Amino acid sequence: MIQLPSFSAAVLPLCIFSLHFAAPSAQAADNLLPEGNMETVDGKGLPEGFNHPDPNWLSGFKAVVSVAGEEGNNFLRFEVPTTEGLVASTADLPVPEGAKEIRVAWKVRANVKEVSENTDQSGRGVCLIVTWFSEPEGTENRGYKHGVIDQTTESTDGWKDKEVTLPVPEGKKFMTISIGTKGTAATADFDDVVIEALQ
Ligand SMILES: [Ca+2]
Repeated sequence: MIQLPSFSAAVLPLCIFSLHFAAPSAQAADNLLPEGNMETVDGKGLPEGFNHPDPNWLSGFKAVVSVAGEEGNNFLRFEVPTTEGLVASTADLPVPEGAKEIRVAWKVRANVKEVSENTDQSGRGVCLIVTWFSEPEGTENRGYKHGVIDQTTESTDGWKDKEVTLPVPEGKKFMTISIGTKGTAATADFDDVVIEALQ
């Protein structure tokens, strides 16, 4: 048997040191979506900071978007029984002047029941979609990286931390972040969405 060096003795103090000094800087950075913790709700009882799907439109899919809570913590929940279409809440954000990259971090918990077998439907899953725009009302986004950035196609074992860093395409001043399900029947929970500009 090979005797491994003691993890706790050698590494743990280092971890504590790193966490101690990493946490304050992470909190100090500006979250472009301060409501991303899903704790503040609008007049419809859904998290502020997002555009949520119209309930009448959702009813066609028998889908429900709501705020759910556990142990004093709220999160955004998608209950989608069909593999057709995209059910997502979106946040429209200006890209800060001079930002080279955008970092997006979030928590997701997925109970995936079925993923569409339609191969024409790219980027299926419980997903994050990012679309870049030059103008706030613009629809021009061709030729630039956009679409499904992250997808979860299998159930997760509890909450999972996710993080991506995206280069800002030249000339793009606005972005839309979409979270939800695409071509996937699932219960999908999202929380702690943090969006930061990196200079
Ligand atoms: Ca929360």
